[in-house]
Amino acid sequence: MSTAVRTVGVTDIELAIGGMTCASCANRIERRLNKLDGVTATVNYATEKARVHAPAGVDPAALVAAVEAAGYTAELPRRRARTSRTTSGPTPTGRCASGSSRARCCRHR
Ligand code: 9UX
Repeated sequence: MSTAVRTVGVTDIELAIGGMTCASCANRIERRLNKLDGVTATVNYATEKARVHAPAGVDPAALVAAVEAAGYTAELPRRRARTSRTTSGPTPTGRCASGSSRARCCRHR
């Protein structure tokens, strides 16, 4: 518990992301999170996790809200040690969070 030497006042938050169906989704979420003040985010599509570095004043709920605004789901795994969502989830077959087709959800520009 003595790692707060370099960056004081910055929190490390890990979010469990849901609803990503292609690697570009991760990029979209990153962009969305990075728009927030002082926030630096890295989204890992493979692990469905987002690593967020945020100023201490940032409410984690705001991060979750930002991800949800982008059309995905987000949870704070630290608080809820386990959410029983191990039901065989929908296989990513080109459908996005909202159930729309890839062509529709992907707005890579
Ligand atoms: Mo996402 Mo993609 O919202 O082919 S499914 S970017």
